[in-house]
Amino acid sequence: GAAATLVLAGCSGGSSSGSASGGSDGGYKIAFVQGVAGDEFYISMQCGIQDEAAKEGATVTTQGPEKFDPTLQKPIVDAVVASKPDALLIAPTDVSAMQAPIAAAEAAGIKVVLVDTTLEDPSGAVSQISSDNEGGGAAAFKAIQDANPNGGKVLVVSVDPGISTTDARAKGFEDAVAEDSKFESVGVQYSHNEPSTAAEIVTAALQKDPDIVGIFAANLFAAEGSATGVQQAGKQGAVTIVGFDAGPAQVKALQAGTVQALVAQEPATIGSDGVKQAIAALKGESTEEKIQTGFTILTKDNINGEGKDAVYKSS
Ligand code: T6T
Repeated sequence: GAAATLVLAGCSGGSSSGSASGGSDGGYKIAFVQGVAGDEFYISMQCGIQDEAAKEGATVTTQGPEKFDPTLQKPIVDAVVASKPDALLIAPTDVSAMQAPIAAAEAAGIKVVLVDTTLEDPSGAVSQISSDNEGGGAAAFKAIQDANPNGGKVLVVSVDPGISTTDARAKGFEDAVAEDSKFESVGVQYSHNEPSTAAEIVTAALQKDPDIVGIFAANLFAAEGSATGVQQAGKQGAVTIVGFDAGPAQVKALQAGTVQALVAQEPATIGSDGVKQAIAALKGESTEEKIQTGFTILTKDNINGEGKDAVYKSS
């Protein structure tokens, strides 16, 4: 059926509902296509988008595929293009597979803003907005380094090759590992965004290399599964887990001590910046080709204080 714009309890302002009909009030129609539905990172981004759109009198429709998978995301984009919005904010699920469907949107005159992830060739888009993913990966290694001054083996649990964000995080992490001779990477493995697969990867890796001291989990679902895997292996406390993202479950894991640090992105800012860039383009104003948003390292020490605001919304 038609994508309804949800009113999210977690969004500020309360006036962010918009109307799914759009257009009739003269406001711009914005479509948001998430990397995957139900992911707290994209839910928080949706809040940022809706809040900013409400300020501009624009309406937002949000949709996401059931899995982080270009074969599921493409038909959503095709349907969005057919519905003729003024702008499309999208997190492409693959740097190459999503190139053609997004080019079709651009060819149809829709202003495209790439939020979070990007494409191999982003030149048709108005703007690309994302975290410093490589820097975040390097920061994740630093957290493992601090907790393990004697060094040791480390593992990366990523999502799938071809995702710009998680690939950059893994690269930033691996490059930093290569600069410290006390550490050795046992490599990057791919969980396909399934926590159960991430857990299996971790239990198998710990069986093969029982001396692994640190695991970098490159997104929410990798972190969820990695924590489970370490617990199943009975290695809790012996292995440092650093996860990207800060959903409510990850924060609980941090507080419980099953995860040692989180790299919290700023999804709502990515979303609001995305709306600003789209509207600037629609008004014929100047736009920024690339915007990098910040991140915060959350630990047990700051999560109840300054780090509290960095936690993602779940609805
Ligand atoms: O880490 C985020 C996002 O930045 C990445 O592109 C995909 O995974 C998340 O949505 C978290 O699950």
